[in-house]
Amino acid sequence: MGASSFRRAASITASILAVMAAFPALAKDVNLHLTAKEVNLPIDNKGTMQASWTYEGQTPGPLLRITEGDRVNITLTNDPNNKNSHSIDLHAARVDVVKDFESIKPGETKTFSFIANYPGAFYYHCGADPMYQHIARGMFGMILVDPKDAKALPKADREYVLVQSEVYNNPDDTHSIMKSDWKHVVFNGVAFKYDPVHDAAATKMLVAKPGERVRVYFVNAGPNEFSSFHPIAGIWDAVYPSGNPKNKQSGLQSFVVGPGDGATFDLISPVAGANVIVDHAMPHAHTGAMAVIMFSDDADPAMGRGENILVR
Ligand SMILES: [Cu+2]
Repeated sequence: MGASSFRRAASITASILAVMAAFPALAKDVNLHLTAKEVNLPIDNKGTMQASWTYEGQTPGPLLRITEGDRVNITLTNDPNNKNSHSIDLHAARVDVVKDFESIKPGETKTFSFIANYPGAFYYHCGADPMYQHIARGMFGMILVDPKDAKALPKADREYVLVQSEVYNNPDDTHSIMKSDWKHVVFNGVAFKYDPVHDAAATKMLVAKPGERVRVYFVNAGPNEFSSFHPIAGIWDAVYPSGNPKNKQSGLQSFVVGPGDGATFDLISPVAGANVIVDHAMPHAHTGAMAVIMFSDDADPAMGRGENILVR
């Protein structure tokens, strides 16, 4: 290639790069597929089992993570081995409740689409009748819509997902759910799942290093109880109601998240030691809604990253 044609090619390349830089990244099409599965799952660290209705056999269901502006094509399959109709209602979507959120019978599949215009930590759940029973049985999860501007939030060193819910003595008895006659209030499906201090059977904790910015994405699945979300021995550096960067609040001790709502919380510990993330309503905390976060210089670098954001 001669010098002049090289200069011409370089100039064309520079022009293309300049045009690309003038526009934000193109929104993606994201195809998500969830299967409703009726399975038995543990509700405490001893392994007490309960008949559960789930997405993908897990409570909470898979963390769905997309970026603001993405077009989401979501497909729900109701496993043919199930006995009940199921649906999916995503709080990140603006669609037609009748057409898109309708329930489907075992063996059926349906797809609908939406554009995720608002960033945040959003709830998704089954809305099949009676909805409160499907939620009480464990049929919910989080859809996280990251802001398209990567600088909209300060960079987090670690991220964790906590989904609060109630576990019922007898979820077959719909009246007991309507009376909120629950046995445990839990994070991520299991009482005291990350709290070996209050339950010797617990094997897991959340971890980080002192000084790290830890971002907790939180959704309260309910179906009934409000959460007064508090880090014992810490202060929320920032709270973003619904997880939207425009909603920033600073220096909060507790923040109330109602059933069907979510928020994003940043926590920084200046010292080594433990905080306990709780729902500060005592009957909720002391039946299972406590999670230890241990701050130490030798914190496992794999925790709060990659596959360990929603710690199973
Ligand atoms: Cu359902």
